[in-house]
Amino acid sequence: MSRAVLSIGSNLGDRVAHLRGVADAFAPHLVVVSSVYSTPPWGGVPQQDYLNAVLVVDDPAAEAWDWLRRGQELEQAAGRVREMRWGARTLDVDVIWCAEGARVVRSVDPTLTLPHPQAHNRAFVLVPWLEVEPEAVLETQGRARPVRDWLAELDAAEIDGVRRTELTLRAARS
Ligand code: A4P
Ligand code: MG
Repeated sequence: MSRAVLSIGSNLGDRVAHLRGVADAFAPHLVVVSSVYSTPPWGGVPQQDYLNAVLVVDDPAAEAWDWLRRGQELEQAAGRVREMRWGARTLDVDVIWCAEGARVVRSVDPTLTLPHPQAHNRAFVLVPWLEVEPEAVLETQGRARPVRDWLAELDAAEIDGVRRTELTLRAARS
């Protein structure tokens, strides 16, 4: 039994179609999906703007590793080529946070690090996450803090750059 927060992003090809593909694939497990945001590239590699969103998913049959594996299968299906760290991509699916039952999963394995070690530094993750889970708490760097407090520490210019669009992925499971 696990519940996960996934960050999805695309800045190559039909960006919104790539994100919709993820929402469709996870439809049976979708709890809630954020708006779609237009975001400047984070990480210093010059490239075009991204579309980003956050999904909350749950599946009684899944463990944390299953979300990583399922996300990577979707990246491959979207024709993702791994060229450069933090470089342009058709689709990126990152597991930001996961709980198995009542236990928040913590992992320092480089293949699946949880919570995601960069999440608290990224307005493109925190803004959509807050939209769907305003009371969310993220424990990272040895500190458990509300997501809104992590966000408040980021540059105002970075936060301002994260713009909500009118694009939608799909309605939450009823
Ligand atoms: N990995 C470890 N932990 C995780 C996790 N929690 N979720 C491993 C997903 N993957 C995790 O990732 C490299 C390795 O990280 C994988 O083998 C996986 O097992 P990758 O996707 O192959 O490579 P990457 O994405 O180029 O590197 P990295 O460091 O994962 O980059 P990120 O963190 O995915 O960042 N700017 C904007 N505005 N929006 C974006 O979506 N995305 C990135 C990519 C950079 N800048 C961006 C955006
Ligand atoms: Mg990634």
